[in-house]
Amino acid sequence: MHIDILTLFPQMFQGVFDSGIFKRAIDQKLVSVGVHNIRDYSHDKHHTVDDYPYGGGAGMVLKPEPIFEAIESIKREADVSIILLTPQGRLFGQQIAQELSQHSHLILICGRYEGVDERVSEHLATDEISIGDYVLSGGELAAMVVIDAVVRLLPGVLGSATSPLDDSHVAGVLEYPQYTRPATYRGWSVPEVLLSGNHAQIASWRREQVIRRTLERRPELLDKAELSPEEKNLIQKLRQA
Ligand code: JD8
Repeated sequence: MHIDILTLFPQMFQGVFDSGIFKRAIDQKLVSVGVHNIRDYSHDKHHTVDDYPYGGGAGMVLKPEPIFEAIESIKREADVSIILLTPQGRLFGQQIAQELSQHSHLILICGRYEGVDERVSEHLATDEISIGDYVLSGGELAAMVVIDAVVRLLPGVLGSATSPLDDSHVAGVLEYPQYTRPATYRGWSVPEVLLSGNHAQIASWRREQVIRRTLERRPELLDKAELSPEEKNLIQKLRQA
């Protein structure tokens, strides 16, 4: 997969691409990334990228020309998805991450200020995504969230020991609690069963924790989750208690 980012703040992406699973994926050539400064595609003397909104109002709007020209200068593959990060986009989740991971080329457009001239949405972007109902100052952090969720789904990016299929939002339920050494810390002990070496009992304890926690914290997830008859029974029992 190749990922191109259009932004006025390319430095924001350095930390993301220089560390962790991103760095490994790039080094292994499982993914390649290009970060492009929108300002480099503005041709006037002051490299203007924004202007006043038609009709008046507070703040500035990103001009269409540098964004259209930046994307035209990027060689596009046949199945490219051109994504505008915007509060008006479809709400990002694991299913959209899966969908995007099937493309060989993603271009993400990060706006700033009061947003981007609407013609980018109307005539250039093929998709619009929001990462949630809160106000960010620009599209950069949203783009990082999207590409992090997508890249870890690419074949070979996670070690063979970790499967992305085990993740909470794939299974549709919350994860069980994790503990490591020491067995007792400040008087707080790890649940006995985890020290027992009884793998069947451990598996059954973890399944119960998954159901309890999901029921307690995110009950709406259980409506869509794929559950075994035993798990459905446990939900019944816990709901009555
Ligand atoms: C892009 C500018 C700033 C704040 C006008 C548009 C996504 N889930 C999300 N929340 N916020 C964004 C987002 C915010 C952005 C831009 C994405 C470009 N802003 C805001 C002041 C009022 N806008 C987002 N994805």
